[in-house]
Amino acid sequence: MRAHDFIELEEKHGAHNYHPLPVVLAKGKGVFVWDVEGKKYFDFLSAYSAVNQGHCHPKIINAMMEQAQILTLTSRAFYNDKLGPYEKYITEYFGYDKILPMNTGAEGDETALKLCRKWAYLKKGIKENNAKIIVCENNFHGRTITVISMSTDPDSYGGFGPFTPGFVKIPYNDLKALKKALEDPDVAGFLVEPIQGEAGVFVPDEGYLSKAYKMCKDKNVLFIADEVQTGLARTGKLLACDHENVRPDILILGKALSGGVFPISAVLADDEIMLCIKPGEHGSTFGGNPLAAKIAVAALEVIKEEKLAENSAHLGEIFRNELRKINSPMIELVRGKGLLNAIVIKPTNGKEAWDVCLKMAGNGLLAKPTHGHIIRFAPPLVITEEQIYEAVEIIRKSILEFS
Ligand code: IF1
Repeated sequence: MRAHDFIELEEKHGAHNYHPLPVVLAKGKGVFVWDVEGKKYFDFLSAYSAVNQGHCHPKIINAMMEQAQILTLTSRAFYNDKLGPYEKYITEYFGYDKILPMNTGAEGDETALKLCRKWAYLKKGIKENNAKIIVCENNFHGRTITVISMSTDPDSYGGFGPFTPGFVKIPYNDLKALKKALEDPDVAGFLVEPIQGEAGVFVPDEGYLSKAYKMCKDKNVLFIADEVQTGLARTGKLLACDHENVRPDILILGKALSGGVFPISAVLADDEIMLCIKPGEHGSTFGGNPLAAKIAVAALEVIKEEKLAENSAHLGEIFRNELRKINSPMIELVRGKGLLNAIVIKPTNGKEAWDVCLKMAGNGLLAKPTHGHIIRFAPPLVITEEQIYEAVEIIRKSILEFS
């Protein structure tokens, strides 16, 4: 079968909830993927930062294959011999009392919202059903009904109402707006992405996170960081919050927590918050399964052993500097942190971000536009300096072919 055969199958038998680039992938290894015709590409999307450790990392795959032949799923009706050791490892890794293991990022956000509300009623003394949570405009936290109830993007929430109440939307990177919103005594939490990925890699002003955190503490409001995309070394530190030494009250992880093998997410918090949820009040069939536990430990070990945060910081600088040297009217600006970067494309001669992505694919590099005119670049963090230069060459060549 050729690429178009696979595309036709998805067109005919699959929901049309995506508009993929016309590339049919069949193999992945490290920073590279291959399509069904054997063409090799740099993967500069990394499945939206879920493959930070590189495609099919041997240590993670071996951990999965070993455990998959022993015990994969018990449900939480019973204990298993992999969950406790994983919980000990990850809570010490990030410095929290406890973890609540889930599967997808959206489930992680939903879990964090439930923890925040429970804490509001049991510990802060907010009247039941009155808790409010502050969120930022242009956020992205997932696709469930409550999560899109926080969204300001019509593509995310349009036609899916009615929505979950209890959210206060303020502009991102705006401390004045946060200060005002925090005046409401019914506010229980502030949920924020340390860098807004989907919005187009919006990096807030230096000090935004630390000042926001302090303002929340002054009002006894939980600072909840959604690090599903920015966490796990993506932005040049283990967590994006680490750039400002902010320790979130609730930390949400996902995506690369499994190295891209299958959905694994986690919510971390201290006992005062985590123990507000009692047995039977929250859970999931697959949350904390022994296979995920084994894989997540391997995925976290790789991040430390291969110094992915340091690599991300070092190569991110080079990547942005090199992109900024490209002399083209199509590049409005380059922004990002670590290896989470984006270029804002100015449509030129009728060509826009999508066309640039098609051209880069033809030249051997995969990336995808977000919000029409922004191209996000997020390679696996195992990429080498030499490969960064090679990738920049492909990006430069592709863009200059339009100018
Ligand atoms: C899609 C976006 C990225 C996330 C943050 C939670 C979640 C995500 C900060 C939910 C997921 C994914 C979802 C995927 C595309 C991708 C995405 F463009 F949608 F927004 F990365 F920027 N918090 N982001 O980025 O995690 O439930 O998906 O495991 O929905 O198209 P999930």
